[in-house]
Amino acid sequence: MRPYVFPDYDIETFLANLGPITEAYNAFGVVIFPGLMNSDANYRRYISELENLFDDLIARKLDRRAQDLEIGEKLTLLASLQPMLGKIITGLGTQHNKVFSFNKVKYADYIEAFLRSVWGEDAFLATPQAGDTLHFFPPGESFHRYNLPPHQDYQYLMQSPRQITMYFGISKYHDGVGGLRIWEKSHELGILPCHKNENGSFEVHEWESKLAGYEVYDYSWNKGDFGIFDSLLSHSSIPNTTRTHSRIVQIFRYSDLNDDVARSYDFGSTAYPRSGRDFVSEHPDLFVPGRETVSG
Ligand SMILES: O=C(O)CCC(=O)C(=O)O
Ligand SMILES: [Fe+2]
Repeated sequence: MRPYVFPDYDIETFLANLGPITEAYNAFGVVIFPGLMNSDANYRRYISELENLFDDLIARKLDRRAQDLEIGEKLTLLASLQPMLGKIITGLGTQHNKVFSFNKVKYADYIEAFLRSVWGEDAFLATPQAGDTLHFFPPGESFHRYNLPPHQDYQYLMQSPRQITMYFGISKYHDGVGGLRIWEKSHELGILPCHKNENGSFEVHEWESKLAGYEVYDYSWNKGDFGIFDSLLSHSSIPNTTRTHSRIVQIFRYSDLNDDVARSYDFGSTAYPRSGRDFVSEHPDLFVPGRETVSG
């Protein structure tokens, strides 16, 4: 077990040990708390709301029952029948997370206590526009393009390089389901040059040599696992190689705006196109065209 992995923690022990946790975080760029989230009622509510979303979608659009399945298995079923439907759920957890229960986790007092322990009481806490991601990794090679090469999160998000990623396991662990490969202590390299790979994903340029001196650690997430890492820590996806199991994770990012690089571009965030809904097309019967839409 690595010195930055803290097993058997709950919110109370997390708060009681913020000093040593912050020390480990600063030294390694990462801290991990297996199962901690199972002690957070808002996290548990989020899981159960996601489960209900899956059940409802599977019943409504596919006329199948999925109530008795574990949440990862619900995704496996959905992805095998109609993969595009998954976007309805990931859309609710991504850019930004729209679910009340998980925003209570995102802005919980113990999360803020950690951020201020790392950045100091005067930190100007913010959250980048594309900072929330609900990631689905179902089985099947067609999903492998969603796996990320060795990267730093900052390049994807901007707003401030003083930035922290929080990573939450949502589905149950199975051998081969994949996870995260991290390069311990690599945050000390600062913002690294990068290029875009064949999938358009940012990749640390010449990472084989850049990261050669850093120890690699692979972590597979289980339901309730909580990880925190520096946005500049290099990490990559470990693909799901199972044929029947899925991996689901929720990610949040936070910035400290009190940073000269962030000031240099006025704290702007990266924005990615998302599909939206328009009142006029969804409710044509309730929209009375005004003068500006009347054609001559
Ligand atoms: O969970 C993964 O496979 C990697 C996700 C990740 O690093 C990211 O979204 O920035
Ligand atoms: Fe990442």
